[in-house]
Amino acid sequence: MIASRRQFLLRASLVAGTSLIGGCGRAHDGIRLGFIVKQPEEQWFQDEWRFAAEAARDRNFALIRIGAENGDRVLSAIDTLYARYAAGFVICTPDPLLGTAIVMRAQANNLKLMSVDDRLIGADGRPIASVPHLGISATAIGEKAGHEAAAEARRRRWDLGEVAVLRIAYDSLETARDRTRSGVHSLLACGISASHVFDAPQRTTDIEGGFTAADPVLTRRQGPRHWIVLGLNDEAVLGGVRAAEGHGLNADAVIGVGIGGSGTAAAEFVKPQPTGFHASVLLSARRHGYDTAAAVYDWVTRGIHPPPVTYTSGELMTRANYRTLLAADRTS
Ligand code: FCA
Repeated sequence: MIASRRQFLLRASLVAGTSLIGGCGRAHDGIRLGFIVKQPEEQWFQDEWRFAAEAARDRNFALIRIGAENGDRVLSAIDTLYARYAAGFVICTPDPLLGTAIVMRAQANNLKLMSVDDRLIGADGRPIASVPHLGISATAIGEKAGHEAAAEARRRRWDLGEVAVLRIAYDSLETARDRTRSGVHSLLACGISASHVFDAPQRTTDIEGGFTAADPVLTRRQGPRHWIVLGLNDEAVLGGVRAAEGHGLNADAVIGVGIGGSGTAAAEFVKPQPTGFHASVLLSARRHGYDTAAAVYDWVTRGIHPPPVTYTSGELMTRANYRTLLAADRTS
């Protein structure tokens, strides 16, 4: 690709002073694609990057991984991609309401764009239909988490009428809202009382955010002896489980069911003694990382437009089956 001197200088100046984390380490003369994620330290996003790098190896393109935790960083990340001659990118935005700004910046830089996990929202408050999206079937997966929590409560012979539910909530994000609300719905359908459901709004979607949200709610509600903890991801639920431990509520008193299933959940299951983190719903980081990166590559090189919307499913993962499931997930 030949750029004018002006373009070259502009691109060079954009590369300096941005939040570039790294490419895949191989020299490529051909196609370059970006993969921007909102929380690069989270295991899920590390896994997405790992699988996107696999797609880059298979299809022989260069992958530029960028972590962008806020709106400024997202916009400068898109400029960085332009400066590095990228042809397109996949993004999990830190805020879906940046949708219009992201689309405009991508268009201005002539970059093809696909969203993953969290869907971009337009000025009218609705998803931006022109941006292809791959996300999880949030309602079905949330129901699966709720259903397993109720089933485990029954196995433990808890009195469902007495069980309390901690919903670690991140309701500004549609997929998070759908996951946790559907989880609660399936608990109610199993006989848990709506008056025993307590919301714990979190400010960040990591373990600390879950802990800080759960702790004051547990302090206020000293009565219940049995708790179910639900949240949008494993980190939120684990934060809730750790907060419960701080209140003397241990593995026999808590059933936490997360969503994600990779490193965070596995690190809990590998412990010799069970904790309150009972299960997770395993998502396919391979499909989210590999398939999206490959789809943008095919779009750029062969004009194949990715499907407008794709939703992936999840599988229940417990201490009993996590090794088998994770081994299959790595290779499939
Ligand atoms: C959202 C969550 C992540 C992960 C992903 C599939 O982006 O914040 O933790 O669950 O959806």
